[in-house]
Amino acid sequence: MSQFSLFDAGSDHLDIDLPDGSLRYWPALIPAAAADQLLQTLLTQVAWEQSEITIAGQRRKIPRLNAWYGERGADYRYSGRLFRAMPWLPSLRQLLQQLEQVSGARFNSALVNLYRDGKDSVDWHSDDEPELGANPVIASISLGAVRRFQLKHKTRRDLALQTLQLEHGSLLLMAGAFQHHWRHRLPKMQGVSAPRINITFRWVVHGNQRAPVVA
Ligand SMILES: O=C(O)CCC(=O)C(=O)O
Ligand SMILES: [Mn+2]
Repeated sequence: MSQFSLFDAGSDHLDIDLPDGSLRYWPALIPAAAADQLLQTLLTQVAWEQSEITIAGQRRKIPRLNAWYGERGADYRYSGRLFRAMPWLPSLRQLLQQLEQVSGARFNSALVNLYRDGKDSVDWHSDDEPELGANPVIASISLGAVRRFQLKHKTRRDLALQTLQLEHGSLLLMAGAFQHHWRHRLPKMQGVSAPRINITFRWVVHGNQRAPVVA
């Protein structure tokens, strides 16, 4: 893959002002043509599978396809299932290197989700598995169909449900205590027939590693 920058160096970001965590959003980090190409590359190259998870003792297929990539040993466990990291695809490695520069954070793995159309979704959850450590920095790249990403505070009923539209080529950086205090979801959306890919870059603590200290 070529080494030129995927990102628009002058791309604007905005800080989303919410209590109990930090959220920063770049609506157009990856210019449209590069984002189109990355979407096509990932649609064809990712080893997509429809995982089964166990909820309340029942096996269920999740309503999306996914795959887990990362450095060797950066494995991830959720809902009773172990995801072993597959070696980085060149396109994901390039994205990783450039994201580390933009965000000032480090990542060793990524969950890649494919929402085939508006019937696919992810339900309310926080990315708070123990292997992500305390206060994880999570970099979320969106490609394809624009979908609603919703946020709900875990305890403060006075805070309204928040809805962001995650654009093609956007980056949402979630950090600080965000995963402790907020849940997020991607609801089903009628009338959406195009696919969307979301990639969340994460740092999984494994072996003797510690979570990186971010200034
Ligand atoms: O698709 C998204 O924007 C969010 C995905 C997500 O929250 C997750 O995979 O943990
Ligand atoms: Mn999540």
